[in-house]
Amino acid sequence: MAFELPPLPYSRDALAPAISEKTMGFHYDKHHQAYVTNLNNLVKGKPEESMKLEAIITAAQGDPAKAGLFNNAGQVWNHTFFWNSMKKGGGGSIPPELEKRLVSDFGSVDGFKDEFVQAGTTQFGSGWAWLVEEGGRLKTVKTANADLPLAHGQKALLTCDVWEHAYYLDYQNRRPDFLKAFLAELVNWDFAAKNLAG
Ligand code: MN3
Repeated sequence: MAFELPPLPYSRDALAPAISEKTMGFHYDKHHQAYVTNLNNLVKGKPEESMKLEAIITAAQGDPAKAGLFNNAGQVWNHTFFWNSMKKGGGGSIPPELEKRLVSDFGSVDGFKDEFVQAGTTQFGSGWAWLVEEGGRLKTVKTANADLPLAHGQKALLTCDVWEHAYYLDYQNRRPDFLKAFLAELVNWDFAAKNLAG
């Protein structure tokens, strides 16, 4: 059973102008699809072919011989999680339980936002900014390339892709502006709250 590109939870123009239809077209139809295609080529005829994505990731983690498998499976997972971390008309009010936790662990919602932008901005080269839960506390983390919280025993709540392909057409080198637009106009707090509760 081959892996499939999961449907986008909204249309390609739904996040404009914060993320343009052109960026979504390249990012989802070309980049995300390529990771799915690469993964299917790598697992063909192997035990991984019938494994769940998360199981492939955790089994391949730290094994140099399975770096391609880890990278492509991770990127399939990360992009699906990223699309769900956003919605049309995102931002806005935060579910009370999540807001309470953000205030408790970051001092304020703005404290969280500052740390998240900082994490994404200081990720050197390609990678991801995350809100995660670890040891009962919320924290921001950054990961390089395809790396992800699942590989570090953390529960992912939200992510923003900071590979250049995620923002260069719309923001060029202004990665912090992309991260700020993500938080102000796109972030799907209900998705984060659901992940926290799950
Ligand atoms: Mn990407």
